[in-house]
Order: sequence, then structure tokens, then C-alpha cells
Amino acid sequence: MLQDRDRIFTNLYGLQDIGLTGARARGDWDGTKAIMEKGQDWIINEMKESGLRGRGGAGFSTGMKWSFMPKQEGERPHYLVVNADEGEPGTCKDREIMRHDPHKLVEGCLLASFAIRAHTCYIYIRGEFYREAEALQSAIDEAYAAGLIGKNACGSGWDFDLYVHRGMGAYVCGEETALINSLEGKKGQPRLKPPFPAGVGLYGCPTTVNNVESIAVAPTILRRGASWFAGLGRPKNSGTKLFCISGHVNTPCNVEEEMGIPLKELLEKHCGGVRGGWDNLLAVIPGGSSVPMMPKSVCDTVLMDFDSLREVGSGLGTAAVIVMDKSTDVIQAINRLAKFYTHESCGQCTPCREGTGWMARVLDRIAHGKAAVEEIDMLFEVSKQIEGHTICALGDAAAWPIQGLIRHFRPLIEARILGQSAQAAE
Ligand code: L3W
Ligand code: SF4
Repeated sequence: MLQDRDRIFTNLYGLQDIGLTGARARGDWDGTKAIMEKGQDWIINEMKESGLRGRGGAGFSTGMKWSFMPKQEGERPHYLVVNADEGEPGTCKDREIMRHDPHKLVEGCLLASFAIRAHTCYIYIRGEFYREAEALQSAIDEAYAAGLIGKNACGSGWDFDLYVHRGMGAYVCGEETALINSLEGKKGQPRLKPPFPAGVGLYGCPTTVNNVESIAVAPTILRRGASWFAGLGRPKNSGTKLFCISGHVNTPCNVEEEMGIPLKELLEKHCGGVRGGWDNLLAVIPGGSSVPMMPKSVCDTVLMDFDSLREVGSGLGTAAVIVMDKSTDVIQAINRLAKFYTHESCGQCTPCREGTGWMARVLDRIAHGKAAVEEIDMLFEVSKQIEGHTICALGDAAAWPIQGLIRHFRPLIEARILGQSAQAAE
């Protein structure tokens, strides 16, 4: 359980001043120049030692990612791009950082850019986040006016410019290479990897793309030290994490907690528990709509971190916890997600373009009891043909929720097709 003294986001709910004065009172921009004076290698090493894993969904080591950037500034400029295109269903944590604690992100942009030897950073923000873009721009303006960014940022001798770029509402632009294409003014379609952005990124230059939360926690890690962060959570799953909890709990919320907190404790401590009590729980999607759901039997004991959730066949993803009680038509819920992925497919690879629509149509017939029982296996097989056979992770993201549904709720699906009641299926 996270102690107040270890909390990073102390203004998550916007109860205090979000401007520079309030941010400074909370410790932001304290000793930034001194951190930069320790040098790029020290910063990257400290981030590696902290064990911070990317908070956007994939959980890749942040320090490692920064270390992939060339060690010298060559002919090609380096760029930092912050992924603020928060579009994963159920996810609303980066929104709160930008709304209520924007200076944490602005300071993080300076330190991360310095570490990877970038003089320019772009924050690519979801188009619908209008108020958040305003709050961010206002924090950037304050930071420029105070000499914290711009020429000779914080008196460090490093010149640094920061821009906010607003997206236009495509979910797939949250994928890092689609985001880069969109930033370049091209169609927001993912690129094949490799090459990874660290080699060939924005305008063909070395680029690091990080999630908002990953960048916003960096200054606190560098101030308090890698061992402090690594001492929180569990081995290889260190630190604190923002969880976004929605659905059938008594009080849905965003909350910062220690990695590895038991799911049951997370829901009971912060959300007033499951509506109707723990025994009324049906299933939970623990990491945004792209990871498989878990039935109650798994939820009883699972810990909320990357490796624990992977071990039970799901994932931490963005840590958007979607809770479904026994009143949920779980087939319809996944059917709704299948339609979402069909709509958001960019269409450039055949398994995703054709397969997402195909899966959604079959699932829709199943949800309405108009399919054959044999189609359940066929649906599973098709989802396996999509998984791992596409350019970006959207194909996997469309396949996994359906696989989770079939794996855990097959009797319910069969009962729906055969026209039996849900009770008969249990
Ligand atoms: C250099 C190598 N760089 C990996 C970098 C790579 C990327 C990061 C992770 O998908 C997941 C997806 C969604 N040399 C490298 C290397 N990198 N190997 O490390 O890469 P990867 O491919 O594992 O993940 P990804 O393509 O970034 C992200 C899932 O997150 N997701 C999130 C969705 C939505 C949001 C949102 O709304 N905020 O994030 C939820 O589950 O499905 O599986 O930077 O370049 N050898
Ligand atoms: Fe586009 Fe889907 Fe292929 Fe991703 S998997 S590149 S969204 S068609």
C-alpha cells in the first residue's frame, strides 16, 4: 500500500494551484539544473536503475529506450516525442496529469530531451483533449517566461524548445510510428519496425517516443533517486502507477498506487468495492480494452503489475481497470469492443483490415444468438491468424479480448447460441 510520502502526483485531482507557483511548492523544478549537471550518462543510468517500465502499455524499460539514442549529436537532430494521444478505452490518466499537474510533464520533457541529446520535443496530444492542451500550453508559456525552458534552459547551457501538437481523433495514432507519420503531416498509419524510432524516427532522425506518465515521473525519480523508486512495487515491476478504475465499482476513480497491489485491495480501498459486493463480480479487464479479461476466480488473488498479469494470461497495459459485475452482458461488451477495433483499423494490413470486421460480424451474430456453435472455434482460429501477423499491435489488441471471452466464458456463449438462459450455462 502506497504511503503518502511516496506519492508522485500530489495534485492528481486538481485541488491545488496547477500553475508554476503551485508546482514549485510541490517540489517541481527543484534542482533541475543540478540534475542536468550530472550529465546524460548519469541520468540514463539512474532511469535504468529505477526499473521504470513504459507506462503507455508495452512496459519497455524507459532507461533502456533512452540508451538506444546515438551518444553524439550528429548531422541529424534528435527528437523527443511525448505520446499524449490517450485513446485506449478506459484510460484517462495522462489526461489528469496534463490537466492538473502539467509542470511535471514539462520538466520531464526537458530532462528526457537533455538525456537523449534532443533540443526539440513535441507533445502529440489527443485532439479531444482541448482543456488539457490549454493547461499544457499555459504551463509551457510559464516555463519559457521563467527561463526554465527555451535558450539556456534553467541556466544549464542547453537550449530546449517544446511544442504541443493536437491530433485529429484516430486511435491508431497512439501507435508510435503512426504518431510520427501524423506529426510529419502524413496519413497516420503505422510503419514497419525495425527500424525503431531511435534509429529512424521523426523526419528520419533519431527519436524517442514515450508516454506522458513515463516522462512525468522522471524528474521525481531523478530527484529522489533510482533506489527509492526501485524500492516500491515488486522486482522488475517497480514504482508507483496511475490506475484508472471504471465500470461497476461504487466510486470509479483515478488513483496512484504501488505496483503489484492486489486487484481486490485496489478496488476495495479506493473504489468502495464492487457494486453489490465482491461476490457480485463477473470479470475485470485490467489494462485497457486491448488486454484479455479475467474471470472472478483470477481476480480474487491477482497482483496488478506487468509480470503477474502476464502470468495469468492478461496484461497491465495502460492500467485502465474495467470492472464488470454479474449484470453485464459480457458477450455484448466484447462485441462492442470488436466494433471499435474494426472502426479504428487503418486498413493497411489484410489480417487486420478484413479480420477485425469479420470477427465483429460473427461476434455480433453470436451476441444475438444467431450463430452456430461451430463458429466459436472458427472465431478463435481466425483471431489466432490475426495475432502476430500485422504491422502494429492493433491486430493483437482486436484478437485478445475475443480470445479472453472464448477462453473464460465459452459455456455462456454456447448457451446464447442454443437459446438457453445464462444460469443454465453456469
Ligand atoms: C529500439 C528495440 N527500440 C522495442 C521500443 C519501441 C517502443 C517500445 C515498446 O505497443 C502496447 C500495445 C498496445 N530497439 C526495441 C525498441 N523498442 N524494442 O520499445 O515497443 P513494443 O513494440 O513492445 O510496443 P508498442 O508498439 O509501443 C504498445 C498496448 O500497448 N496498449 C496501449 C494502448 C493505448 C495507449 C494509450 O491510450 N495511452 O497506450 C494497451 O494494452 O496494445 O501492445 O517504443 O520502439 N529492439
Ligand atoms: Fe493498420 Fe491494423 Fe495493420 Fe495496425 S494492424 S497497421 S491498424 S491494418
